[in-house]
Amino acid sequence: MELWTAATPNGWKVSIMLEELKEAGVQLPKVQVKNINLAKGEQFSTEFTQQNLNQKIPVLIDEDRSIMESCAILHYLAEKFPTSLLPHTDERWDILPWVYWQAANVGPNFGNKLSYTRYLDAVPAEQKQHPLERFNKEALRLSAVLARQLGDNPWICGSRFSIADIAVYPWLRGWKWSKVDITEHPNVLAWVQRVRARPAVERGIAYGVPKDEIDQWSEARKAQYRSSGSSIADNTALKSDL
Ligand SMILES: N[C@@H](CCC(=O)N[C@@H](CS)C(=O)NCC(=O)O)C(=O)O
Repeated sequence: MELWTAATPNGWKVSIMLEELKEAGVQLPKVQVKNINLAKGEQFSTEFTQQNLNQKIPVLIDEDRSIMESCAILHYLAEKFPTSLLPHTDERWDILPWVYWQAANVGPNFGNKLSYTRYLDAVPAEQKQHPLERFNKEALRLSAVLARQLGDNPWICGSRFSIADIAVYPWLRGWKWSKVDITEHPNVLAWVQRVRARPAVERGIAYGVPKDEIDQWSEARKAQYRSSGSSIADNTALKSDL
């Protein structure tokens, strides 16, 4: 298998999944990880577009099949390598809606809030005010939904750590960077810590990030993320014909 990815929340979902599968005792085939330089626009290359017409990481290539969309990849890997991360019984219907919820809500809103907070310096402040308020409000609402779903449970779907936790965690862990204040939900903060404490999560986040910078980024790394995020957000290549 090949994983075409980058050190971003959507990329980390898949690297965490691979490490959680290994932790669960799955003998994975060799996975070749190819780092895609998003700031340089490698996602727009012909080679990349042949694997994913949507021109975004992550992509999983398994023999002659290319799979786009991080949550579809989680689902694919969970079905191909059965573990408790996604039961094969009807119980999976407690989990899959939260995976879809992440893809349709958490990723887009936290992602847009992050872009307007950190990466769109070229946009005048008065033009950023409305989207910042809108995406922040929705990210806060989603955090409240998550808090309610978690309740006193350790994981999003009760007592079982699942692909729902893997899908949601990479966006929530960056709440300080995206300036979405989740501090009024102590159970969400505790869940972030709980997920982070898993050895496989530590290994999964370390794809593309030095171990000592997983949680505390150096000023150089923040500058690198800002400049790479700005190039992606600016994204003139998006205007090109496919
Ligand atoms: N819904 C997609 C989103 C993928 C996505 O937005 N990936 C970002 C990195 S986190 C990307 O490739 N950005 C490059 C670009 O927009 O040009 C998924 O979950 O896979």
